[in-house]
Amino acid sequence: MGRFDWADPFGLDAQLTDEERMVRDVARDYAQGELLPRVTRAYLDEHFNREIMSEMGALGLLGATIPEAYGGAGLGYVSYGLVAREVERVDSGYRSAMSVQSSLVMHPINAYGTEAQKRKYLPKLATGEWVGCFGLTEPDAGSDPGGMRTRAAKIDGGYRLTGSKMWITNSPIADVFVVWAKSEAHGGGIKGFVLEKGMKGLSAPKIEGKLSLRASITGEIVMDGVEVSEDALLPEVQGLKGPFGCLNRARYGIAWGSMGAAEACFHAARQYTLDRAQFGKPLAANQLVQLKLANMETEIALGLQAALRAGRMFDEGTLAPEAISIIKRNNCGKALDIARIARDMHGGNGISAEFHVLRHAINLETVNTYEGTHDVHGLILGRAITGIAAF
Ligand code: TGC
Ligand code: FAD
Repeated sequence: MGRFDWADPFGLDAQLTDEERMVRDVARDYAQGELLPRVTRAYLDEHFNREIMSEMGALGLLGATIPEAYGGAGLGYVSYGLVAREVERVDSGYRSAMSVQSSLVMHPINAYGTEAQKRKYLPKLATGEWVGCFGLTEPDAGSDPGGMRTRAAKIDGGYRLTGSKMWITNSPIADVFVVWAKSEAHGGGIKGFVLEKGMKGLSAPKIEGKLSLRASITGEIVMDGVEVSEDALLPEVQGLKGPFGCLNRARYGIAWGSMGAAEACFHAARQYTLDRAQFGKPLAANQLVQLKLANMETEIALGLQAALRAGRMFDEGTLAPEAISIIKRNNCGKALDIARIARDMHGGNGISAEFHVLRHAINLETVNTYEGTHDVHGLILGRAITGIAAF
């Protein structure tokens, strides 16, 4: 029989390739060495450090799966997941910035764009010289993006875009905006457009006062008759499958990332309850505490194994979107429970920023909601199980 490792019960580490372990270590060293020391201040000040994008770019953490010919790292989806796990071990907001750039901005340009668009945008997005954002959600269209109101009217040589997007990660600092609109010239079908900062009629006001994901910057995208030429159109896709193809990748990454946040909370709760004594013995000597730790370890071990399996299927080309719904929904929900319980196990200290657990819990409220809420992913699975769409 093997030896039991409480931090890695199913030997996840041994299931990785040398390259994947190396990527994981680069991301872990960066996240622990460079992100962790800045996060508490950034969170309290509701501030995103823009230079983080350039730092991640320099390490090859942006667009990890994009071909090297366009500045990406040409890695597989397990590597991408491992990066998300390490970054979110520090803060979900930092993982958000990384996953939007990689899955929601670079992926659509790479998958649906022209050669000229790929050459123009991907290398600068990969280095973090340019920051991108992804506009799908609108004030009146969240879970139901098909209800979007943003329109692209046909004009001579291009399009005029009118509408607004809401809750958009990175938009106030973005140089590149991938937005989705119903296009008159395409029978009212949904098409993607790449807009650039400074275009007339385009603005991206910051949303202030978030209580969650405070180290990430979020804003609106307002398009007040923004005129673009034909080369702003992403020609290779039409319909909701365009944005959903991007969301598949980001949701998959979130399944890994949320487990990173959960691991941070589990490890913190373990150490805290070993170190702190009440009633003459360590908190960790109590059955109630051990049960909570056992539950955390179990959910994390299962969640990581499922994410790894999904990553292998992604690389083989056999992963179905519904399987991504299982891991996005399960891992975010479980991570949120774990973070809340870890907060409780820290007692009064648990509400202090210094101990990180409440920050993770509050962040995970967003992670459980964006990229398809916990319940919407349940409904996607319900439809797959029964053949009946209930939304
Ligand atoms: P439905 O009829 O199901 O599908 C319409 C078309 O899309 C295709 N499709 C997919 N294609 C690829 N991957 C998927 N996962 C797909 N899901 C659907 C489908 O085959 C169909 O294609 P076609 O060719 O027949 O037209 O569409 P519906 O309108 O009934 O959708 C319902 C539902 C619930 C599935 C969907 O609307 C949904 O997933 N809602 C959640 C919305 C969401 O996830 N928004 C995310 C916004 S972005 C974000 O949150 C970024 S946060 C990032 C960060 O900061 O980290
Ligand atoms: P709603 O759709 O109004 O849902 C409200 C509640 O109703 C939820 O509990 C939901 O589960 C439930 N519900 C909805 N429909 C049904 C149904 N049929 N049956 C039962 N229950 C239902 N979007 C982007 O496009 N790009 C981004 O970069 C981005 N970043 C984000 C960053 C942050 C910090 C946040 C908070 C959100 C971000 N979003 C982004 C938006 C996010 O994807 C949406 O908030 C999410 O999809 C939910 O949409 P909604 O907020 O409109 O909620």
